[in-house]
Amino acid sequence: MDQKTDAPLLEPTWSRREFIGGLTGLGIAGLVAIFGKSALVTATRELVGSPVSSGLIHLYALDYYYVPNYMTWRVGDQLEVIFHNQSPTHWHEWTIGRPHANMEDFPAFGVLNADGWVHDFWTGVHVTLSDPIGVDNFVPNKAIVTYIGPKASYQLATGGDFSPTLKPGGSIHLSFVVPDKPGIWHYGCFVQQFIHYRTGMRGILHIVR
Ligand SMILES: [Cu+2]
Repeated sequence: MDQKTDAPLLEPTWSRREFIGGLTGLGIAGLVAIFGKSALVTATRELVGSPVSSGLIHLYALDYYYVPNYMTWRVGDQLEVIFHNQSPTHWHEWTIGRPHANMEDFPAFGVLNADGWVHDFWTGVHVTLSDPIGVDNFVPNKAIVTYIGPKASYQLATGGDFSPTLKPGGSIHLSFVVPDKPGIWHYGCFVQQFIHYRTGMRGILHIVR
């Protein structure tokens, strides 16, 4: 009799697939427990590669999203952003802020976005605007703005965050040095009582040193 076949078989109580799945799950859960979800996301982005934007950036507004909806900028870099409204029918704006959009409890309507960002990214930032095409209005808020060309074409307005609002097909050129405001910022379009923002017209801006 063969001693080998006689030996009791050690049947695993789980399949190999389950075992691998279990290990993987445990691994991710463990990483999240150790580093926290945001750190893991950051690490993943670094692994995948998160290119830092430089030079000329085109930001497109569509119904109702931005392309791109994620950007990384480096403090001190000179950037040229051309913001385009690609929608054939809707007005869109571009605001940047954090940590979140202001919320307020409206009787009968519940908690809704009430008024822009808690902090406007552009506060104290020097920005040069040029090539305004189809600008519906521009709110400088607390940015230090230089206008190239006739000021009338920028349709200056007051109230709310720094925000160029473009008519369908409009565009505007923003030139600035990325300020020393590292971390995660959010961008969004609050047109039509925040419906655009709530529908998905938002993005994340990661500023690194
Ligand atoms: Cu919009």
